[in-house]
Amino acid sequence: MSAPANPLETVFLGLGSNLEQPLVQLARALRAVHEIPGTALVRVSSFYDTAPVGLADQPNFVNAVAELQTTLSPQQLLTHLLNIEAAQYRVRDARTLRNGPRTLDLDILLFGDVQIDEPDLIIPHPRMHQRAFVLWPLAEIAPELEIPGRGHVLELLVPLDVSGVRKFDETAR
Ligand code: PH2
Ligand code: MG
Ligand code: MG
Repeated sequence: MSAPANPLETVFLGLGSNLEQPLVQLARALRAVHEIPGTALVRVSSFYDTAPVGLADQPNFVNAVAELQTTLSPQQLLTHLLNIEAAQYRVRDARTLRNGPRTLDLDILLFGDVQIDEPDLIIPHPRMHQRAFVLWPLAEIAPELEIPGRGHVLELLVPLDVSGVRKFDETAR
């Protein structure tokens, strides 16, 4: 008998890139996410041009968020995401700067109302509620969203500086 499937869960994923054609990186990553077994890509936000947070001296990022449905476990999904990052030449080594530039970053933001605190995986993402480059695109696709233990996505945006976050097609105006 096959192992019982996990329940279907709604997942919010954060995508980011600031190296090697970030728009292309995100588009490629979304196609790869679409191919993850047991997983459907339900909705994708606009792409946003965002000022770097945490380490100022690096190129702007392109950020987006996506809503998925999956029967994978959080750890199974994480493994697929790390493989996609690696396939797009994400480097993780001793010289890699925390908050530094990367070809692709795929972060599980929320996984249903699951809360996990493991060395390699913390859900909800521990900094998402402080980051306009996450919350602004999230509010676009899920304005009713409640972040467990943190609050409503729109209320969390109120104290944040959103001046560095621009929807991509607006940057030329
Ligand atoms: N990711 C980081 C650090 N800083 N800044 C922006 N604008 N966008 C990101 O995705 C980002 C960041 C670490 O994951
Ligand atoms: Mg990450
Ligand atoms: Mg990240």
